[in-house]
Amino acid sequence: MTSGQQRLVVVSNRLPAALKQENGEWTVKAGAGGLVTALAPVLKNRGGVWIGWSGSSDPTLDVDSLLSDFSSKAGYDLYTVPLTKEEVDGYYFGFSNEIIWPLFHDLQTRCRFHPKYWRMYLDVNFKFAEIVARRTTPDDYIWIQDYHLMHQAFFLKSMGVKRQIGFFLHIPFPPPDIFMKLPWRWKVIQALTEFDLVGFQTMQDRRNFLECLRRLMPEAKSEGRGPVITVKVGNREFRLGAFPISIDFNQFSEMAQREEVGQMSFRIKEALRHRKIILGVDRLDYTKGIPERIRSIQTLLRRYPDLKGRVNFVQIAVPSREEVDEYKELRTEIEQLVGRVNGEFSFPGWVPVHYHYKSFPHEELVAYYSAADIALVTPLRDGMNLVAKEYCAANASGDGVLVLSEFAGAAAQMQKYAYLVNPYDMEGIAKALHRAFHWDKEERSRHMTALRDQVRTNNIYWWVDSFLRAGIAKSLDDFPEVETLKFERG
Ligand code: GDG
Repeated sequence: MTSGQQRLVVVSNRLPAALKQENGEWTVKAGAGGLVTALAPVLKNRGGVWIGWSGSSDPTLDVDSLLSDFSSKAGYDLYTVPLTKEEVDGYYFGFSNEIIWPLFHDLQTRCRFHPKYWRMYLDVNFKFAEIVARRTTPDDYIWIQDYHLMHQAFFLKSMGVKRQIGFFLHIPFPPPDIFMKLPWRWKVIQALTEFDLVGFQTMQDRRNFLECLRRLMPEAKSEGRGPVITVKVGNREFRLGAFPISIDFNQFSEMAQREEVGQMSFRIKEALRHRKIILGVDRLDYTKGIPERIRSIQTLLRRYPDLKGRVNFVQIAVPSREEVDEYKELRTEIEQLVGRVNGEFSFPGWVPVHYHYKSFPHEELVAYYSAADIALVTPLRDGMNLVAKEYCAANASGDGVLVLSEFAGAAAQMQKYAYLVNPYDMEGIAKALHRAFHWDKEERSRHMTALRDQVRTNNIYWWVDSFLRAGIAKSLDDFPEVETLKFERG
């Protein structure tokens, strides 16, 4: 780290490294998500810290020494927050995933508002805050990630610890009629006002937050225009911003153009006899609208029999939260639906739906993106949805079609050139797919070129940059040694 620079401290539920047991030995693997890709070089060059849970609740495991090797290679420090199984059950599976996740995705009937989840969420947030306080100094900038940790600023302040602290919410923020159902609504809103900057994915999320804030704290006043505004509550002032997250465009685009990925993509097309490919890629989660999507493929084949034998729907569902009953039931529902649709339409030499329940290596995922003629991205609600952006970046042919849910955060940026659909409207999706199937190449290229330009310009580095500019009035350009962070500006 260059002396005098402000350190960046990222705090998230999970560390950017996953502990894995292979042949009885524990190993540490780097996380591959966009957030890690974007933040790792910044942390390395500015000198940084990442604080989070390691993913293991085994008290006999020496997590710190396992992480120290990873930490010295990565070039930034990792500090783990040890959590017991009971804490993980209450704070992560309970409060985060059975209350905030469904509620903030407008699926309130799936919420289980157990008071014990709330208590455990507070206890674990306090534990995180203690470690943040111990591992940081007043000169650091602390960046908290996501809904698991909404009480960080609140607890740090209650301990008398002064820090510059920003928060980014990766999921949607609901409108008041939904948010008000949360039994601890006032405490959550109040805790969020303790941050110096609160970032959302879209302007709509920011508007929703502001409306909830005004209902619960009528004295709140907002000032300013544009993506970042100032809010005053009593004698406290903080900022709210919209920062749509993105991907490393070049990484996806370059990978799609690699020879071996091109060959992989060709083999996928060949195996499907060069029929048109419609692709869905999601974590297996009830917010992603997978059953509704399979039903819309059924509607497509019923309404437009000319497409029988000419199209394949490929659904990649990445295992997620597998220990939770609701996710097990969803998996069964999806598998039954796939069976039903294939049973209804297959004929010798053609099976309409190809379903994969696994995580593909990155190159293979990009090969699927590149092979697909149409990406069908239809979450019932989504903070952003990176798959929509990754598909465009990896669409080497430049003439794919993006069919996108109007309830994905990504729709705010991509609506002009994507085909927007209502994920609950099976007939509407079938109609959109039929039209996309018959679109001429020139039209498809025009739309895809515009989408690619959008994602190239507003990429993940642009996202980090915008947040840091708002948070500490510094940009990535203030750190010229960050070579990997050269990016195009819109
Ligand atoms: C949350 C918010 C927001 C998928 N299949 C494979 C694979 N993936 C990767 C994709 C993509 C990621 O998973 C999924 O990202 P999404 O953004 O679509 O969704 P969430 O996981 O729900 O993420 C969301 C995001 O946070 C960021 O703020 O956009 O709204 O819900 O990156 O590539 N990766 C590999 N193999 C697969 O088979 N390697």
